[in-house]
Amino acid sequence: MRRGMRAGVLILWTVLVAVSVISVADEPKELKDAFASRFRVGAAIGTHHTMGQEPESLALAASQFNAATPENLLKWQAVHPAPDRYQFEPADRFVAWGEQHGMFLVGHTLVWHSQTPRWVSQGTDQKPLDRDALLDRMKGHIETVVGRYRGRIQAWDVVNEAIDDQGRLRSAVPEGGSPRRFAPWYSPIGDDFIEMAFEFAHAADPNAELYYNDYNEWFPAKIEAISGLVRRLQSKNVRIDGIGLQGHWGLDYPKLDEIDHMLTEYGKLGVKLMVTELDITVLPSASNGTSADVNARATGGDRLDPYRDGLPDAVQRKLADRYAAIFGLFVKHANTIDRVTFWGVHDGHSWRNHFPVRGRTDYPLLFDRRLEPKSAFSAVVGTVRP
Ligand code: 9MR
Repeated sequence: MRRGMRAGVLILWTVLVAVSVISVADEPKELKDAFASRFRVGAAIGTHHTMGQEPESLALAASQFNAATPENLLKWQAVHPAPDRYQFEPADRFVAWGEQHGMFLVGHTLVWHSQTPRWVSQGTDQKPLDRDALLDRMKGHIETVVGRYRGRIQAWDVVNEAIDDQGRLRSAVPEGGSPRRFAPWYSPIGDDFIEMAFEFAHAADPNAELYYNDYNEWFPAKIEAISGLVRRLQSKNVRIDGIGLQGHWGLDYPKLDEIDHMLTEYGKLGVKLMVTELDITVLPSASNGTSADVNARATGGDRLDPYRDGLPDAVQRKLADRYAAIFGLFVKHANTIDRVTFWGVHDGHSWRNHFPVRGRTDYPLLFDRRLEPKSAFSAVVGTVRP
């Protein structure tokens, strides 16, 4: 009897150990594996990483992610700084690294009102160029950049942030309105600048996937305008494969039902959805708090930078819960979501530390400054644990 009991206890103990070993072994340690049957998981790679600084960040990216976007090095200003000068070395390195690790590579970005040198919209006499000259410039740039990586960069954010928060195309010339809407090289081309960019990109690499990328895409006016844009391109048989939804979000915006609604609405268009620039700030808002508009400015102060010495557990928990809730929605919409890309690899490497207030300490990603997974990492992985 006693011996039987002992044997029973031993069996129970063995089963418990086996179950715990299996469940630890089952818990994915890599984001790309955790979501393999749902969507790709990517990260933005900094130019300094690509050029060899902090090799451990690149190693972490290679182990965790199966998609990569260069954070800055393919922007016009970086890759094509002067009319007859291209600077391809960083991009060449990025592409070679991505290929070495079997990454799905996304080129970011071909046409944007920001980070585009002034010369693009001017002739040698500094006078504004007309439509034909600007289209020539756009075509030459896209042919050269997309053509160089044909078959190697699988997808492009062709046009970035071309619609403002009111749903207006940035090519519209302001009439006493905000000059921020005015992009000097879109207006002379006219409202078909988006369509033309997609046509040029398609001609340069007929197999590349082509996306429209923007922020604040849950705003009702933007849902309407971007859906209209996609339908317009589709009706003209202009290739568009997907919409990139930048996820520069906060602990309490956008609301979960706004994200859910946005994913449902864009999901009706028959194109792929990508969450392209995910990061969640834990810092107090400096201005209106919801904008990723790179033109905003604010000044700092302690109230705006409360976690310089570390993130309190309660806020860490809040971030993890927020990430879990958001990924719960991504999993729900996995049939239309093709990729979720974080805008950076770890907290120390995030534009959020410098915008809209410079030199703050933010904690927006899943890996901390020592490259260790945060509780938000487990929370995210937990959304697909069986
Ligand atoms: O993260 C990028 C930062 O390093 C650059 O200084 C900035 C300006 O080029 O762009 C940041 O990335 C932006 C992205 O390209 C487009 N959406 C908004 C992102 C954050 O500003």
